[in-house]
Amino acid sequence: MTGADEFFTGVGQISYAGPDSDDPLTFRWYDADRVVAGKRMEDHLRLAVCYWHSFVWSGSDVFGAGTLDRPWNAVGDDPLGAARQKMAAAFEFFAKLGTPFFCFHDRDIAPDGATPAETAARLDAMVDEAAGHMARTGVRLLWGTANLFSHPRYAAGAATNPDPEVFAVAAAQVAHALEATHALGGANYVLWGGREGYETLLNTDLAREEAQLARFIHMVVEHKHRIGFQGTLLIEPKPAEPTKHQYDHDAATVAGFLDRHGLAGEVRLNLEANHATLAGHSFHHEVATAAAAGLLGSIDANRGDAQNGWDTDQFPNSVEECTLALYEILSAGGFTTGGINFDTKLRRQSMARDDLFHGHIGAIDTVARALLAAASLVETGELARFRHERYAGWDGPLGARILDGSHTLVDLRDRVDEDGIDPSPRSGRQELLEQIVSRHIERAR
Ligand SMILES: [Mn+2]
Repeated sequence: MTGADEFFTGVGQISYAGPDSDDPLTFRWYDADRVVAGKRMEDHLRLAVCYWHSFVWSGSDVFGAGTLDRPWNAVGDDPLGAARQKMAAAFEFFAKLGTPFFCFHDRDIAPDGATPAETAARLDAMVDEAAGHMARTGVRLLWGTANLFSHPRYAAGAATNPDPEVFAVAAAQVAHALEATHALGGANYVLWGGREGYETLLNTDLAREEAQLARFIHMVVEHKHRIGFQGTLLIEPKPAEPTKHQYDHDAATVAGFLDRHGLAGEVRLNLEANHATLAGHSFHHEVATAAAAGLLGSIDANRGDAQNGWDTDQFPNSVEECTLALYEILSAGGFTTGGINFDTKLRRQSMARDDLFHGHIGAIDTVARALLAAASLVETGELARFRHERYAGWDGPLGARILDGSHTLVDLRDRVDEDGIDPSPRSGRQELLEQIVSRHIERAR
C-alpha cells in the first residue's frame, strides 16, 4: 500500500540486515530463507501477528481511555467502512513486517450488528474483504476464533452459562467463526474460554458447567468434520483473568478434561507464555507437558512482568525462555499446523505508529535467535543424551518387566531380597545442563 491510503508512513519493507545492524527497523536474526535444521526459518517459526491487540485495542486500561492512534475506532455512522480501514492498515502492517500469518477473532474484523442476521452479514462481508487482502499480499491465516467474552450476554460464560439460550447464541457464533476460518484456509481454529469459569462457587454448579463445556466442544468437533475443515482445533489454557478461575487452567488440566470427555485425538493445545506464568508454571513446563501428552499445537509468544501478576501480554524478549520452549517443540518434531502467534500488546505510552514495528521486530529476532540455539541443542544431542542415559535402566530387563506388568509387588520384593538390589543415587547434573544451554545460546549465530 502506498500514497494517501498508507497508514504506517515512513516504514518500508522490513528486511534482514544481520546481527551487526544498528537500524532498529531491520531484522538482526530473523532471516526467513535461511535453512536451519533442514527447514527455512520462516517454515519453522510460522510467525503470526494478532489482530486484536495490534489493531483493535485502543490502549485503554481499567483506569483510563485509549491512548493509541487507531482512527478506525472512531466508527461514526459507517462501522463497515471503519472495519475496512482497520483491515487495510492491518494487512499493510503484515506485508511490511513480512510475517506469513495472522490470527483474528470474528469481532476483531467485523463489528456486531443490531440483529444476529446483520452481525452475520457483516462478518461475511469482512471475510470477503480479508480474502482479497490475503490473495494480494500472500499473508495466510494461522487461526481464527470467536470472541465469546466481550458482549454482556457472556458475563457468566458462553458454553458454561447457566442459561441454555446463551449457549445457543455462542454455538451459532462459533459455527460461523469456524466456517469463516475454513473459508480463509485457516491452519487451526482456537477455543479460548475467556469467561468459562466462575467468579464465586456460591452460585456455581461445577459438574453442570463441565458437562456443558464438553458438549460444546463435541459440537465444534462435529461441525468441523461436517464442513470438511482440515485444520487443527486448539484449546488455549489460562488459569484466571478475567474470571477468578478458568476451567482451562493449564495444559495438564485440559489434557485430563479431553481424556475424561472422549475428546483426545480431536483437540490439541495453544499455549501462551503469559498464561503459563499466571498458572504458576514456566512456559517451558507448559510446552513440555503438552509435548509429553501428544497435545502440542501452537503457541502464543509473549511475556508477563515479573513484578506483578497480570496478563500484561508484553513482547517476548528472553532468548533463554524461547530457546527452552523451541527446544521442546523441535524435539517433538516441530510445528505441524501450529506456529508462533505474537499475542502481544504495546505499552499504553507506546503511541507512535512505528512502535508496533519495534515491538514485533524485537519479538521476532528473539524467537529467531532462540531457534538457532534450540536447533543447535537438538543437533548436538547433548541434552537428549543426558536424559537418555538417565533412564537407561528402564530399557533393561528389570525396567521392562515392571512396565509390561509381569512383575508384582511381591515379585519385586523377591528380586530385592534374592538379587541384593541396592541402588546408589546418581547426579542429576542440573548445573552442568544449565551451562550447556547457556553455551548454545551464546554461540548461536
Ligand atoms: Mn495473555
